[in-house]
Amino acid sequence: MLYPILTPSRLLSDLGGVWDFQLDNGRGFEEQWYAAPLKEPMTMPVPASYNDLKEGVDFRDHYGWVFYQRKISVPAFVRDQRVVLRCAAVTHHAKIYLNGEMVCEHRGGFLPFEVEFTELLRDGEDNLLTIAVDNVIDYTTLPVGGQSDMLGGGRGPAPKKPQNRPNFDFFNYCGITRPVTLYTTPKDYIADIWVTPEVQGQKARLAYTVETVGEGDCLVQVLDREGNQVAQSQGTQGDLEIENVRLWQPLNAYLYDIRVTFGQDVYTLPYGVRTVKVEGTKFLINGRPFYFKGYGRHEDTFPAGRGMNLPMNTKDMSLMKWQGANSFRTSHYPYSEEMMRLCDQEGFVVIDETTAVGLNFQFGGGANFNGQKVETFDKEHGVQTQEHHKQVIRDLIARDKNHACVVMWSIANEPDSAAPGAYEYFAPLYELARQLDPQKRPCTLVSVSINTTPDTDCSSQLSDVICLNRYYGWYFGGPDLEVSQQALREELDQWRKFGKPVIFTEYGADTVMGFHDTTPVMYTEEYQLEFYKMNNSVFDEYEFVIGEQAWNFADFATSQSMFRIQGNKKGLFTRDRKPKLAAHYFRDRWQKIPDFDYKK
Ligand code: GCB
Repeated sequence: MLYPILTPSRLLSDLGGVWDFQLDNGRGFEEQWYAAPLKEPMTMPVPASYNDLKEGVDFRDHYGWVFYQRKISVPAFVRDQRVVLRCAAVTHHAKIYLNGEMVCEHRGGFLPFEVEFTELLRDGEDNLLTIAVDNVIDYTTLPVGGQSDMLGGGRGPAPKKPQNRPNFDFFNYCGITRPVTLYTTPKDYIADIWVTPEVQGQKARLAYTVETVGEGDCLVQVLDREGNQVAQSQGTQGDLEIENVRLWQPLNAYLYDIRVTFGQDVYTLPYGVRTVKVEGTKFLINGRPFYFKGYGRHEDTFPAGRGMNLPMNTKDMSLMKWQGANSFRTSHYPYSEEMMRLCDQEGFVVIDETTAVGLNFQFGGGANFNGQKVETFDKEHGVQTQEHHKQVIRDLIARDKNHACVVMWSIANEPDSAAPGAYEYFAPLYELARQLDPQKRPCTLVSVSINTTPDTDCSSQLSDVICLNRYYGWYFGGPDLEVSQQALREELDQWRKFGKPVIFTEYGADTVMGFHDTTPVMYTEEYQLEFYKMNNSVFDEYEFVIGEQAWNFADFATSQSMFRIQGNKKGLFTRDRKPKLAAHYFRDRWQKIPDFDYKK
């Protein structure tokens, strides 16, 4: 799927702004709120999560549907064009109504979808656009919701009203969180573009396919940054040969423009040429062993929630570079297209994750499913997500396949990967990702250590790279860092035999900014520092550990729990991006660790 842009043939209109908004009271659909102006609207910005924008727990924790509404019209001069409405992310389930008719429905809160409006718009008058949004999560959705709280552990009386019970550790922010746009194309148009690089010495060959609708001649040109043409080809499929190619390198990005002309339609794709390959225990980018330094992150800011926040994306990129980091994982859902484009531009390396988080009935000892002893992948009583999971993988690869920054797909975060049925659940998903990705990037699954061992975890068989979330010195062994260190070594000794690279995709300790002590006790900045020094010293002993991604880049909001102090405090930075002690330690460490050839 193409990112919407303004081109010589395409007009783009951002529908961002303040919309009318109303929480459903249970009768919204029955009373057809989508068919007429909302009766008691409040103001709501788009894009943003709505939760933190008005006061009161009932608002913040609203369960179910909300309605967003505004009027739209398009100028007469585009009425001979295709007009498309595009929503970049609506969390988690959307129904789109135009003039009272439902025109589109979409499940999944973190990937774009489109609906063609050409024939549906009324000329010469305003059209009523309503987007109904549902935030309910359960065992059929991704991310997964439980029946009682994962961190609260199902204690105490049952709630009076239905509530969302995230089976994951981040606040269930929702709403229209990314841009809504209207764009036009000619009637015969470019629907999609696939480009796969191959590099030999100074030469690159880009194999491309252009998906088109209608009639027209297709011309594909590659332009360098100065706008000089360096390659061209005719037809909707072919090869583009670039002499003296400038590669896209981590932290040293170079983007060409691939300009496609099809009949009247023109589209320009920024494109970085680089290769990715796993060889033995090495992860090669452009043929050289790369070392991942960075973080698991969240799209989480105040008060936008998970709403796209361009200034914060830019600030975060600057902070990550200040620290000497080179990569992050889009834990635990695909990030905004704007962030992905920024990573392409800045040379930041990304592990791109689906929305599959919470596929684990063992969290909280199974308490999140009311202590029921149900197997996570039990066909009848377990999660019912596999088909939707496939759709998410299709949509994710459709959206992100051309990004140079994406070097690996993460199929899921911390599923119950040693449970009966886990292999059968995941094997087809890996197969699908491998088949769909034109670049055949490595695939992984981010593994948790509840009831799993290297021998029983299905990721040992399925993943190209072993990704481990481990909390030696926090959930396991904390505060005894000596015992934790030993246990960490023992685990790594077991992974060696698989001969695959290992990345620590999470490790961290909750730390409240400003808590200090001469003895490094848990929650102090000193403890976080000691925790990381211990873990990193072990990583340095193992040549097959090829990356360290701290959990988390910054503090972030979660559901309320006695285990969370106004959110998860494992950030190296606070939520407003002030560095903790450990942030300076990592800066010092990462500036000394080269991006390539760190481990021999
Ligand atoms: C994990 C999860 C992450 C949590 C983190 C924690 O393993 O993947 O979503 O936030 O642990 O802090 O407990």
